[in-house]
Amino acid sequence: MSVITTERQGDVLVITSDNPPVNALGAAVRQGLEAGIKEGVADPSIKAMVITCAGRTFFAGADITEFGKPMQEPGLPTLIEMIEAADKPVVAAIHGTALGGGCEVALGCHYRIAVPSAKIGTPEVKLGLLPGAGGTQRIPRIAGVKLALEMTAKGDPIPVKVAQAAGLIDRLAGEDSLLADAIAFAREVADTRPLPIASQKTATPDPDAVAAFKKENARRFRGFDAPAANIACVEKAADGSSFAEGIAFERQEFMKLMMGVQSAAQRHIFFAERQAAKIDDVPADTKLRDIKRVGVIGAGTMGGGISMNFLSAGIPVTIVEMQQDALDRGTGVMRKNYEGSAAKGRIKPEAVDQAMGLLTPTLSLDDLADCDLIIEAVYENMDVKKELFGKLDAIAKPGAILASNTSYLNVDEIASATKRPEDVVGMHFFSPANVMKLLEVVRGAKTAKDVLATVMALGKKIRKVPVVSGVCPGFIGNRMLSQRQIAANEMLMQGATPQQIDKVHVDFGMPMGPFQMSDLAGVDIGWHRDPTRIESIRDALAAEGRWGQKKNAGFYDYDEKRQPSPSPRVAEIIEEFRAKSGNEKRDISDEEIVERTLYPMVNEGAKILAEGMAQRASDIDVVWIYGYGWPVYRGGPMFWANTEGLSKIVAGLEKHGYEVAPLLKEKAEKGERFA
Ligand code: 3H9
Repeated sequence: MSVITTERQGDVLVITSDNPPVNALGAAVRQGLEAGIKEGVADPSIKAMVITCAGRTFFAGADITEFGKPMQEPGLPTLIEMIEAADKPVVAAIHGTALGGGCEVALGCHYRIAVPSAKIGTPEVKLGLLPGAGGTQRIPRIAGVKLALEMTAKGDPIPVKVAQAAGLIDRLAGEDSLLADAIAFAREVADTRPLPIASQKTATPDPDAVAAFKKENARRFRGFDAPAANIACVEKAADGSSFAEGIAFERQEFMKLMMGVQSAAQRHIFFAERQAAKIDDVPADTKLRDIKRVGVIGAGTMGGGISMNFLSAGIPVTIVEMQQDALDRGTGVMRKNYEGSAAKGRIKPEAVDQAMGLLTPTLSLDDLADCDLIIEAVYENMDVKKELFGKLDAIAKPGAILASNTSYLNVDEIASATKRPEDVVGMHFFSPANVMKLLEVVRGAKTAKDVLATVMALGKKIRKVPVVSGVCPGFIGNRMLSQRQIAANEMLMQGATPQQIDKVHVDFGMPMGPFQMSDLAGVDIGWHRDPTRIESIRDALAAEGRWGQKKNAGFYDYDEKRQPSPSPRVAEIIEEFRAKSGNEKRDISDEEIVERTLYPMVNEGAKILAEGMAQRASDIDVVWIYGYGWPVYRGGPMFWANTEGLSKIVAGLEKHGYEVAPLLKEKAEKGERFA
């Protein structure tokens, strides 16, 4: 059956797309739409047409899987011009999300009707692109420059109400009567002439809005090519150029982005993120365990943040602490965080009480007996964790999932403290746990498949990006991070400064460098706590109370506003260590910093892959993008290694005396890439 069908409803031709899962505008859809419009135009008994979609959504955009392949006719811009040029009104009937090319199809239609729950937007910028089928030219002509900038350069979809106020939607349909309402609307406008045509409107220039928008978003756009291209196209739509000139400019900018490495990287991550949700040997239809209540042990920063994820998703949480004051402090911080979000308008004011109302604080582990999932977030010590899991084994109901938030301990050993290792799994959240998107799901040797499937699905429900890791020290993320840390410390002892190393990472696109990260996380994290035992620069800092931002001193000095400056004391400490180590002080180039911090991460990634600790190279990329802020326009460490060239990475590693992972070496020799 064709993905596009047409049906006459009296004098209205209904053109329906049925291309699951998201009605992407692939070649067959475009060809079918072209034929449908031709049919409607040619038939004298037809007075108007409706374009609608079956399934969960209106067109969610161009078919991204077709990008980079030869384009089959008609291209989307041609199709949309054809719709716009029809001499009978065409009505777009929108539900779900009209995104990208889908939004552009709708804007090519003469009228748009939508259900109240629909959203419309042009998220191409998140794929390193711009709306390349007239979106950058039609949106400002209908909705003005300001909203067009928001929609194209930021890419977040807007609710129908906002779209309606801006003229992008003409009418609201009943939530359950879209098609009937669209047909009635089409009849109503059947004889209206001239037809409203977006490309014939003019947009008013708004240089103040452009300047303000650029300023407001400078940080967010740092390093990305696509936002500036989106902005330039929107400006072009309003600078007095003809529509044809605007479209030519849009096309040229679109093609530049499409050929570039940033868009390739961002498209890679789009699919990588979705792929990561799949576990090779766990069938997609595995029956999930029902998670109605979650228990969290520990009300510190981590436990509190973890709990918030579930509360925000409407899942009740029982949170356990050992002392009343710690429990009160922890729940107080959670409430304050929610109130902060409400004050910033990120959540509705009533959502604070809604979320906190789902929380049951307690001092007794026994209260976890009715939880379907229990996550432990106590401090990192194997004996403590084993004792706790032993207790949980006695308390938790049969079938409950027992999870550890450990960031590097052996989950199998933790599981061995219970009589039900098949119910034990790692759920490694990243700090701050209510914000960071990554969830490393650590699969123990005995973890049951339905436990994994349940935790992956739950991860998505709480809006995390879950990635499976095998059991190894530090799992995927921290195992690679430690390679970077070792190299960064070595370079301090050879003449590099923390600020130089950090700057290289920030220039690369990371949110911060290794030493800024230490200061933020706490220099004392994992410290042995003996101020007389000074074996490393870190020990020396920790012994002097330079624990990072929280003490206004770490690898940097901080002023009252937490602005960092280079620390003379740290320079002294580094110098002492360097002198003791016998290293010559030398100039270390930025290039060497890249080669010695980032290449070893790729090397470790290759080992992780070869050992089967990650299912696929793209999973490693997802870990680094969502857990550590690796710049998405570089596609994650493994994708980036491909773009650098694996032979170059191997040569760099060898130059600096690293033992190259066999898998990396083999791939480089064969001229292969990480898939
Ligand atoms: C564009 O339009 C360019 C034009 O301006 C110019 C052209 C000249 N293509 O996300 P989900 C797959 S660029 C192909 O899990 P949800 C996805 O991979 C496009 N495939 O569902 C997944 O496959 P699988 C602009 C696509 O309900 C499955 O569909 N549009 C596409 O959580 C389900 O996806 C966008 O950027 C696509 N366009 O979310 C919108 N979209 O099952 C991208 C999805 O094998 N899409 N797939 O893993 C989305 O944001 C979300 O998919 C959506 C649904 C919100 C629609």
